[in-house]
This record gives sequence, structure tokens and C-alpha cells, in this order.
Amino acid sequence: MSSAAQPNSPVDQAAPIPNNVNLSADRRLARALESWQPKFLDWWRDMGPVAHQDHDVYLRTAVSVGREGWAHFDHVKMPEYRWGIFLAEADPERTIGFGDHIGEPVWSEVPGEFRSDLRRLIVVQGDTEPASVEQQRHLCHTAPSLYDLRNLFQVNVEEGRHLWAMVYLLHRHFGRDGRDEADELLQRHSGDTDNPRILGAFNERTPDWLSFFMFTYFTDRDGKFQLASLAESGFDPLARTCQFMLKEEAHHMFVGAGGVGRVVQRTVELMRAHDTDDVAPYGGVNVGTLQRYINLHYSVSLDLFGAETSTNAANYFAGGLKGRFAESARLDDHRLHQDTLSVPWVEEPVGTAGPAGAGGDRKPAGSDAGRGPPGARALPGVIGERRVPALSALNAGLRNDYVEDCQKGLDRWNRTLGAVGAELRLPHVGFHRQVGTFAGRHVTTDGRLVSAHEWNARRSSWLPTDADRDHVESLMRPVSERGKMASWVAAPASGIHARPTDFDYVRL
Ligand code: BYC
Repeated sequence: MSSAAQPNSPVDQAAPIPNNVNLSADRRLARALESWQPKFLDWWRDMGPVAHQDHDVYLRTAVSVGREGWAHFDHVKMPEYRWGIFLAEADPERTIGFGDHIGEPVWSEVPGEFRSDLRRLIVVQGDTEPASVEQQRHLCHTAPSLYDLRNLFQVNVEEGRHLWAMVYLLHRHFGRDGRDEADELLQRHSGDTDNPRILGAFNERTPDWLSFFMFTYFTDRDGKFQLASLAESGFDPLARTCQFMLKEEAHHMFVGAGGVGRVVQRTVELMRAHDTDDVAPYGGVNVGTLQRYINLHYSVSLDLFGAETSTNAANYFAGGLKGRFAESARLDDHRLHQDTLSVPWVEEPVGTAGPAGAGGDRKPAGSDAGRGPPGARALPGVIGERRVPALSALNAGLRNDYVEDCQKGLDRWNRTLGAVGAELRLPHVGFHRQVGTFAGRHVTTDGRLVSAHEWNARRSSWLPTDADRDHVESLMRPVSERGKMASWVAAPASGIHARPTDFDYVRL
């Protein structure tokens, strides 16, 4: 096993697959990836955006990894996008920053003992990337502006590049198994009953642009935190791949934060212009609807952090495979054997049988199966906290960091909403959960355990209703005139890459 970081290679833009991993020196690997390339392009044609594939789109393409000028902007047809393989610059002195191997040189090859864990982490990460493209493939029919249409496509092509990033690792480091996994990444499909995507949120629908903005705010933000944790990895190629992916990921979250912010702004404009809380008749989205969409997308995204306590996560950390967010900035010993962390915990009422998901943790929150005798439902228990070894609570810790980051957007949107005395909130972390301590529990948005009956009776005040969805769907009329916006969303403050907002972002 070779240890220590591999040196940087120059960017080869002329290669069939642009790269800075010296593919031309490894013909076998290059050939394997070049034989995966047409399968990727077939997948892109079949499962990518359903329209505009032959139109010129003003896209950013990663071309380098240096501090300046890592991306090139130009009009390009999506199938001709130059999906490349780029690792962030190597640090030859880099050592493992956490876990039981702390201080040892990073690995440039996969250590045998961690082969299956690393493969799993890379496959889970890789699976989310094409999944999101599949979820968003119909949105190009209803974009609220050319600016937004272009942003959708930018996000899509870059998720495609992130798939390439994981496929490179699988091909380069996992032999036959890795090549099989890479093929399977194109065979599972979002929402497919027989062969679905691995994580729950990536099998949900993204039927409209409000959902898309919420997805890019809440679900892409999980991506930010997961990628940042993997960017700390002692397996250097994974760390460097994720470091570079994070550059692109920032724009995806901008699309979400800016998108929801612009909807909020438009709602406030309409509330003031018409002196009413009900802006739906004027082509806007009511604050109540926004709150219900937030409750849905936030709770589904929280599930992506796994269970609060997880031996998988403890093993990843101890092994040096997956760190914490901003690991190096933390002031503890980065081994965590002595530390503890508080995690949410449900105190069972005496004489009840526990939650629906106590064994498998997967029952939907609306389900009442396995919840003990009917009489026990009057006493649903209380939510408390318990201290557990910090190593076992890494998923909860990462989720805490995520929650804090999510709140920043809410604070910004609430400054806009302050003008009309309205406010948006993040629901309690236990609300509407299918993974972890709260799976199968009935938790209100303000964090009270209630009976299934009460929860279901109040469901429509918390989660998008048919009326919400119908109204949002009714607003989904495409706007394709340069500089024009749909009624329900304000114009952005500025365009992309210093272009005006009325630029021809997509040449129809
Ligand atoms: N759905 O021990 P636990 C992104 C499974 S998003 C279904 O708590 P662990 C992006 C789990 O696999 C970021 N199953 O799990 C965003 C395990 O199964 P096994 C994606 C779930 O391993 C937008 C069992 O339950 N990257 O990049 O500690 C657009 C026990 O759970 C779920 C990553 O996630 C779920 N939600 O944590 C595009 C990083 N949660 O082993 C892209 C890599 C858990 O018993 N992944 N399970 O069969 C990981 O670090 C971990 O696998 C997880 C789960 C954090 C996901």
C-alpha cells in the first residue's frame, strides 16, 4: 500500500475525458472510463432534462483546480458539456487529521481493511448525484425565467460531473467491484419501485420549482456537510475529489437560498400591494404554503444524516475515513474516545411498546403500526436528551451543524418577511422523520410527542396539502422571454458571471 499524497498532475483538457489525474499514463483505466462514458451519455439523454438538450446554454465548466480561473463560462449544448475528473491540488505533507490513525501520512491507495467501508461511502455519495438529475428532469418545461432555467441546467450538469468524480474513484481504486458499482449507479433510478436510489430523499418527487428551490436549499445543503466531512478523509483521492466538488456545490446552494428568498420577496410585495395575507389569487405563494414546503423538505433532508447514534459513523471516524465538518478547526483531540455529546431521546411512558420503527427505524411518521396497546396512545412519551459517547453520535453532531446553517437562510428570509409581520421557522428535528430516534413517532412541529390521531388530524397544517400543491402547480407556467419573471418569484438582484439578468442564458 502506498501512503502519502500523490503529486499534482497538469490538467489535460484535450483528452476524451478532461482530467488532472494523469489518465493518459494509465491506458487501462482510461479505456475503462471511456467505455463508461457512452453509458453515461445514454443515461443523460434518457434520464436528464427532458427538453432543451439541443439548445445553447450559458454554462460554467470546471477546467482547472487553481485558486483563480477554475471555471470557464460559455454557451454550450448540454450533451456536449465537458464532464471532467478533477481532484483539488495535493498537499504532499498532508497527514490524517482525526481518528485512530491521526498524524500518519494520508493514503493514496485504499487500505485493505477499509475497502468495503470506503466503497460504500463512495457509492452512497455517487448515487445521490444522478438521482437529483432524474428528480429534476421535467422542471425545464416550467422554468420561471431563462435565468432560472440556466441555473437548473448548471446544477444538473455539475451533479453529472460529481457522478464522474465518484465513478473515477470506483474505477481507479476498486477494480472489478468498482466498475460494477459504477454501472449500477446508472441502473438505479429515482422513485423506481424495483431499483430505487439508496437514500430516501432521492426517491421523492421534485414536481415544481418551489420544491426545486427547497431541495437545493435543504437537500443540497446535506450534500455540503457530507462532502465537507468526506473532504477530511485520510483516503486522499476522496478528500481531494470532495474538496473540489464543494466549489461547485456552493452555487447549488445559492440557487436554493436565492430562489426561496426571491419567492419570499415576491410574496411580501404582493401582500403589501394588495393589503392581504392571501396572495394566491394574485399569483403569489402564501406564507403558510412556504412554511409547509419548508417543513417537508427540511424533515426529509434531516433523514439523510442517518440515525443519531451510529456504529457505522463511529467506525468511519475512528478509521480516518469520514471526519466532521471543519474538522481541523475544532479544538478537541480529534479522536473523541473520552468525549460525549447530547442527543435527542424519547422517554417511553411506562407500559408502552416503543415506536413503530424501534427495530427497523423505517416506518413513516403517519403509521400507527406496532405502537403498543390503544390505551397507551394517550401517553405518547416525552422528548428529552441523553449523553452518549461522542464517537457514536457523529451523525447527530453533523446534523446539528447542518441545522445551524439552515437557520441562517430562515433568518435572512425573516428579515424580508418582517415588513409584513410574518415569520418562517424550522420545525423541531423530530417532526415527520423516518430515520433514527424519531422514526415512527408523532412529533409536532414545535417538538411535542402526540398521539397518531392528533398528528394526523393536524397534518394538513404542517405539510403541503393538495390545495397547496394544486396552487403551486397552477403557477408553473414557463417564462421564456429574456429578463421576464413568473408572477410568483422576484427577479434576482444580479445575473450570472456579471451578465445582466436579461442575458440570453438559454438560446431557445
Ligand atoms: N435512507 O448507521 P446509520 C448530496 C441506512 S447529499 C435510507 O445511521 P450511517 C446531494 C444506512 O445505510 C449527501 N437508508 O447509517 C444533495 C444503514 O444501512 P445498513 C450524500 C438510510 O451509515 C443534493 C442503516 O440505515 N452523501 O451529495 O451512519 C443533490 C443504519 O443507519 C438512510 C452522503 O450521504 C436514509 N436516509 O449514515 C445531489 C455521504 N440513512 O448499513 C447530491 C455518504 C441511513 O444497516 N454516506 N440509512 O444496511 C454516509 O455517510 C452515510 O451512509 C449516511 C448514513 C450519513 C447516509
